[in-house]
Amino acid sequence: MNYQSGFTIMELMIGVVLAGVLMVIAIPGFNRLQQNNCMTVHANTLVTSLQLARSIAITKNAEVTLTASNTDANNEWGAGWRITLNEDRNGNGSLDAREDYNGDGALDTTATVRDVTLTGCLLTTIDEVSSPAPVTRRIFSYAPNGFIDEPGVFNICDDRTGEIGRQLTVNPVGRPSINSRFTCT
Ligand SMILES: [Ca+2]
Ligand SMILES: [Ca+2]
Ligand SMILES: [Ca+2]
Repeated sequence: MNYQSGFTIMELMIGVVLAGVLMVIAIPGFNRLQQNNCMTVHANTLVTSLQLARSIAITKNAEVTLTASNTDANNEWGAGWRITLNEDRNGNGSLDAREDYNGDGALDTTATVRDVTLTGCLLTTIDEVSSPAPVTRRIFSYAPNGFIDEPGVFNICDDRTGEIGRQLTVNPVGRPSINSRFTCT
């Protein structure tokens, strides 16, 4: 008896075609998943930073500021931001006891608390839209009591439209909240 094992050419070709069809179906779904994940990560990172800034302002009794890296009016916050602390807590222009947050012996009005860089999600934008758009707002400052200098709204979207975005609102007492079914346009 002469048994032939393995696959015939025809079987292999059918297999290749089927694999191709599955890829075409699966890739758009995977891309959507990745884009959704990017938006969630970006929104959560911003919330975490705002909460951190507020918490440090209160515990250190100092002014803490977030400054966006981008200058683009429609995507100021999409690449990241820096969180800084004003060491001059009593506002007298000189370094006093317990004011040297970064321990360099000098008075820094913008001592770095944390640098946040957002990478790998090129389609996601974070647009601050508190005033009539398009507006550029790159600074959020927390007073020592944890209140924000001015309430704000961030729209987090990508290249898709509809109820797929996030809207992050910072209320006057500095607390951020997220609407996870924001309609991106
Ligand atoms: Ca001082
Ligand atoms: Ca210092
Ligand atoms: Ca803006």
